[in-house]
Amino acid sequence: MTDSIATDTQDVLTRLGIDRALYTGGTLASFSPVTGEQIATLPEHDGPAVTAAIDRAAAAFRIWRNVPAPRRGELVRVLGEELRAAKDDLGRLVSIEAGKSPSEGAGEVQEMIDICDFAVGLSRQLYGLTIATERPGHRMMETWHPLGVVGVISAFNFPVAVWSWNAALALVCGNPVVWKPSEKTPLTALACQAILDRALTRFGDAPDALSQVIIGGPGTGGALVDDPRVALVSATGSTRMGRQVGPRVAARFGRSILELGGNNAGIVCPSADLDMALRAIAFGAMGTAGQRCTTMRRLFVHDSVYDQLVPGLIKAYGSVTVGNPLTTQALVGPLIDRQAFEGMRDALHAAKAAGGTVHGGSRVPDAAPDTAYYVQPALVEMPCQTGPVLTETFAPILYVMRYGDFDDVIDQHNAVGAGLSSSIFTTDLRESEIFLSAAGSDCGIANVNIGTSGAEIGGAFGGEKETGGGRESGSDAWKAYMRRATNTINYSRDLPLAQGVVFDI
Ligand code: UN1
Repeated sequence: MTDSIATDTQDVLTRLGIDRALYTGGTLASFSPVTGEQIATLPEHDGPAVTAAIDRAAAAFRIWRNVPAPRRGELVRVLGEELRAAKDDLGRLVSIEAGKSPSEGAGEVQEMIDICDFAVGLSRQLYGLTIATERPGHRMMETWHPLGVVGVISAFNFPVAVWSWNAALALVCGNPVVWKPSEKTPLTALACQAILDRALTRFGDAPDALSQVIIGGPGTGGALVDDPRVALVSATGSTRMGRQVGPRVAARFGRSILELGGNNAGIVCPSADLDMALRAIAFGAMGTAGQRCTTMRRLFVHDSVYDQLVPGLIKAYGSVTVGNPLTTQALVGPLIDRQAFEGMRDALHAAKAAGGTVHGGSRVPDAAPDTAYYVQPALVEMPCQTGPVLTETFAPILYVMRYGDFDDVIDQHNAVGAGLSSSIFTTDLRESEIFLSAAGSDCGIANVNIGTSGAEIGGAFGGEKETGGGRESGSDAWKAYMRRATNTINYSRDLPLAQGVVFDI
């Protein structure tokens, strides 16, 4: 077993074309959560190395910003082709390093391909407005310009897709990218860089250092966060991390996109299609071993359908397959590490102490050696929304609560710190529309009759309150990667002043 993962990793890294010097003989150890074994040791970037990377990125910016946007889109088009060619290997590496099932590993790479397609189209659509001016013989318009160096800080759970949302948009918008991946998943970052390097070679005349990876822990990330030449910091991770990054970037008047914790809920109403709800909840709450920021963590079920839905859900929790994502077809893979396991265990203790009834949640001992952490997902019936229900635990725990009154459940739904994703299961038009209205869900994502996770790239992705307020990926999220200039042009022979001001000299 031990040999096979190390060998498998080595084979995949070689096929992906990654220089061995980047993952051997360094100080950052990388582990596979599949068995817990060490699979690489990477050289790290200290503060001066980060500064040097930003120097190079700043130089690249001066060239790339002048390349026409559709030509920049051509680079991202080629990147999409290279990702298609590398899909199996990169998906496998995601499974090795993040523990995802093969289908979810491949799905993550598909998400990268999708955002590349989106960004290619976008490269011809970076539109500004023409605005009516109050002055005769004048024209007013807005122009979108490249912003500058974009710093990306990403988390272990979507080790490649989140980078691609940022990189694909940043590149077509005219910006170089410096990426600090999670120290738990550095190999997938090296793989993305190698794939992008191939695209850059095919593209031909891009400046050096358009995209760079910096490896390391909080010190490495901090050097990126504090450098005033990094115009935008896009950071994905815990709310705790965001509380550090946000104010530091703001203190130097930098821009940030924060995509932080979620405590996402579903509401099952009396008219819901319960079969569909059960399947959606199962994927939303147990998929990716509960390690998506969009994972469903709370469920409110109406009294009238509770006894029809919840026993079936408990059964699904008991029968879901948990196991090695590389050698089995299990739907649920490992937790990322021991700390995640301990977090889950502590939350379940706290839930019990608060009157919860726990179904599942124990370690699956046969799945792997002691150094890996596989757990049966936990469904916890709670008497009310209290204790650990109010915060995000990054593990497969679903807290289930009864409700009777619709207005009250909306209030409860919104009564947590995070505001990322949400869903309602109903066939009642009024309930559905209220949930989506100003008086409904307060989240950045609100769904009807689908789960909270698995968003497509076409929409803007992100959430409110402690989720940080940032938006990435589709819709007009690109605007955060550009600066807007308002231009007023006088083509008359007079100089009328706005607001009728007179200043004759
Ligand atoms: C994340 O967990 O940080 O909507 C991103 C989803 C995925 C992205 C999740 N498309 O679940």
